[in-house]
Amino acid sequence: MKYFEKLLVANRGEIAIRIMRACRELDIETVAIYSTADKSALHVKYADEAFQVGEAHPSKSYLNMERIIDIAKKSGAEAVHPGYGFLAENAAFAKLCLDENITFVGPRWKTIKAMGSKIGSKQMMKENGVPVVPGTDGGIKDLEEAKKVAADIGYPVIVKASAGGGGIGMQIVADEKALEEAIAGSMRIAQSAFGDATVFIEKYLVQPRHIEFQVLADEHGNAVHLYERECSIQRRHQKLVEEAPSPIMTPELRERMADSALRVVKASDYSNAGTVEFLYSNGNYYFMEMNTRLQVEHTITECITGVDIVKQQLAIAAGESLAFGQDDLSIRGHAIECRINAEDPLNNFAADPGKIVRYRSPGGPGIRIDSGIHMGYTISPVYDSMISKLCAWDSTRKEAIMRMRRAISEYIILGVKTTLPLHFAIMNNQQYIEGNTHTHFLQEEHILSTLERYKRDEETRMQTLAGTFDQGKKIAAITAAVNTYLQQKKNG
Ligand code: MV4
Repeated sequence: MKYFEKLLVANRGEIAIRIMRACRELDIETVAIYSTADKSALHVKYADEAFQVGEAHPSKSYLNMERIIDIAKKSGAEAVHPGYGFLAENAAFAKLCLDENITFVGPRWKTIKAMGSKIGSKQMMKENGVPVVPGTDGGIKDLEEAKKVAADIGYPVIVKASAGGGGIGMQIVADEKALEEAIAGSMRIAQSAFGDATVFIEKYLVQPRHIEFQVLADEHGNAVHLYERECSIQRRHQKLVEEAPSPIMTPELRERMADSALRVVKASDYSNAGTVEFLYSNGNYYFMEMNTRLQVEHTITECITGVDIVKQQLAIAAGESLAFGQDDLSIRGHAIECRINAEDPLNNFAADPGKIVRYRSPGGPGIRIDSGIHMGYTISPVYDSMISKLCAWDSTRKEAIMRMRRAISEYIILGVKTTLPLHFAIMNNQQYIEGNTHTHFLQEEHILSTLERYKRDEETRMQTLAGTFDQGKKIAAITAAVNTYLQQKKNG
């Protein structure tokens, strides 16, 4: 089924390629856009046509709405897929596409706008019977009200920006003495970051889990969920490892959370692919926000359900009805994604852009890699430092972890520091193996100090795994490193 003749991908890197892969399978022609920094990027080579959109800085290129619409028109693209980041959750861009008669592959612009307000979406969900964290109804009006609400729900509380995302403007407040300053600080940050100083208060959940449900909804009122992903292992709101399904899920909890996720879909009259985020703590779950885009970690959901989410997005955008219902779906096995970034985990995750002088990615059964780079490619400091998304799928969680370790041991990336050794350490962490993850996992589990110790003891070995060991015989070195490590684990 060919949903469109030609589609423009308004993005770069691995996600642009991911989308174009779906298009090629559907016989849809693709148009790439690229900045001056991306002239020789893989997504440009992959596309059927490519147009330079502007200078390296995103505001001049991948965020330049008018230019992108011009290119869509000039090339005859009927649809635009925004990927994630950049214009993906920009209601104005979705509206511009509509006004220009170009299909935006995503939800309606009004839905994007409505979900952009944390207060508004939370209120809507509460009215529709979805659990939300206790706190203020709407924005804080004055300090007296804030004090009263905080006293009622009990400290610690958290102050959040309504327009916020990625934790920007969030402040945890331990007691009433600290409340006034936290509110003022949060408002100041929210005003400068989003131009909207509205903040609200919630009960602070200690070490919650981040569990999100993937949903698909067509434009005819049909909706399904594609189960959940556990995304608790993150650092400064950047996810590092995700898995599907969640290790703590039970059939009963899943039924309740999925029911809530589909209520969110209904209440917001949602269409296309989306993600309903929940925090989970002590047996309870709470709606956090809805992401109105294709997410980085959609891959693991594809692994366990067999559904190609991008193809579904295209079908929905073309006005098709969902070809399957909830009863047609089931979970097969377990999938884990490690985000491999060109960052130094031992130097505060500083980005380490530069040339990939050697590259060999893992393969074999149950491995999926989505990447926008190749040997000889130079990672630019202008964009995010993702090298690839490494996914391991197998019948059980335990086997998926073993498979991920095997894949990491095969992976060779030289020329830049990477998060590979960090992932190796996580895959060998006892708490991780037991499924005991939460949003403070990285700090609590001393993963970084473990890495620090390895570094001191085994400089060469870690450099090898980190991809900075600048000489030959890589496979032997890595195999030896892995074996030494596993032996150490065995010996306690
Ligand atoms: C919270 C919370 C604890 N209690 N809300 C962070 C980003 C935003 N999406 C929601 N966030 C949180 N909200 C209450 N009431 C803890 C976090 C949080 C978090 C959430 C998901 C994944 C990682 C996180 C890391 C730190 C804090």
